[in-house]
Amino acid sequence: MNNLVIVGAQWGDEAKGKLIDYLAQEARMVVRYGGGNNAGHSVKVGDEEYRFHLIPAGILHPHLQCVIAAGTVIDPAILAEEIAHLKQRGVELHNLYLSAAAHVILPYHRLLDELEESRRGEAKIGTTGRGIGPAYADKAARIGIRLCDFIHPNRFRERLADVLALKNAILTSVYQHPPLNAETLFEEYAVYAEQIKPYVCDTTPLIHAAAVQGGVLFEGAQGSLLDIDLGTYPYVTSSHPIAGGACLGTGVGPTLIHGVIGVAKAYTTRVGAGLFPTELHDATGQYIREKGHEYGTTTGRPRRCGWLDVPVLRYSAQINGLTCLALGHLDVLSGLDEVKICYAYADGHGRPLELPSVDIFMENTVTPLYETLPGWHEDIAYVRDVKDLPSTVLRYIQRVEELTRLPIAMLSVGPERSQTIALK
Ligand code: 2SA
Ligand code: MG
Repeated sequence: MNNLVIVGAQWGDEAKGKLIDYLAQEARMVVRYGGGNNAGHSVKVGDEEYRFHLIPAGILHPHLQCVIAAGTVIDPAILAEEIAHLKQRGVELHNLYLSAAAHVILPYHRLLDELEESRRGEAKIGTTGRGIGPAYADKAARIGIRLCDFIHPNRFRERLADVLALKNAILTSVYQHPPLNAETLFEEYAVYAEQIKPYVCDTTPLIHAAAVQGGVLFEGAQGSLLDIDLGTYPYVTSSHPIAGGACLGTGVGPTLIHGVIGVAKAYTTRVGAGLFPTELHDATGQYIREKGHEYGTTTGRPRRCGWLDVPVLRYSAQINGLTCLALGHLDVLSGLDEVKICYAYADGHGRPLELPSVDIFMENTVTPLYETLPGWHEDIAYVRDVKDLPSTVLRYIQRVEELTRLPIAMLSVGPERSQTIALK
């Protein structure tokens, strides 16, 4: 099997976890390469539902190695909880590996995330409040604490004292917030350090050895349009959800990656603030939100919903080098008389634009141009073969392929492992 990157082609929550779980049956290893517990994956296997924020969804397959690589940020409290929860439910964890080079999220990161959002007021980003931005900022400023420091009590205590002196100065003078106590924090977190220590190792040689043999799935978190460099800045996350992030975050070179699958919903959602040209503020938007259970898996926030945005998918195809699309949530659109696809944006002068640009991300001045297609009323959640899909659904899929100029390799008609239809 090839080494594949699975990326979110939109703004996140495209059900990458479900696709990973489906592909994992044939794979050797699943690697999370970026982000932290701002992500949320739910996987349904029969009647059992599992929710993960950090641990790769592949953990449900005992034959797989599951790696949380160097490009991620790890909240030890959340990770310890996920480990305990999975153990309780009888899931084996002997094949879980955490990169010693990954950075840890500590309480001051969460606190600063919240304080910074309040300071922004109206202009807030709508972060998940999990401390992601501040943890990546510390990494870039070279004052972060990595797992290799964290699991050694003396090193952790020393690093913490140093960093907390700086953080407390900021907390008290900039935000008028009382300082945090280094010793209390150390005592609490040393317990988590003990719990996660058995899983910490140098993951680079491990991933490399697997990639040379093939069958590695690089699991993206969030979506391409949330990339810190190429997304809708500043309304982005602080990592690299795009395919290139798989190389940066794991130490695997691009020549070892054989394909990139972009996961997209048959419509568009976004959680948090920022550009969203096809957003629906009407009953149809509400219909999609309710039918698709479009509420954040991490924060429970209602997701903004809208029609499929093809310029976004074309952009995603470019910045990720997508080889194909996996199109999901098609069942959610059942019950609408007509469905729309945004095939281009109109600029201020009415000229059509095939692709978004930095200016569009900044100014948010475009109007979506729509093509209207007949909808479908059939419940397609039970369909397992493409031949059994109504012609209206097939037409929709064909239009998406034509407009994005990408082949659709997989369809999804529901959250369960079995509700996946392979096409090519
Ligand atoms: P952050 O917390 O610093 O990463 O937030 C910055 C922006 O990135 C967005 N973001 C997400 N967007 C969609 N899904 C995400 N995961 C959760 C989910 C979100 C939730 O699976 O539903 O539960 O609310 C995710 N994580 C980060 C975020 O909304 C900001 O726009
Ligand atoms: Mg999610």
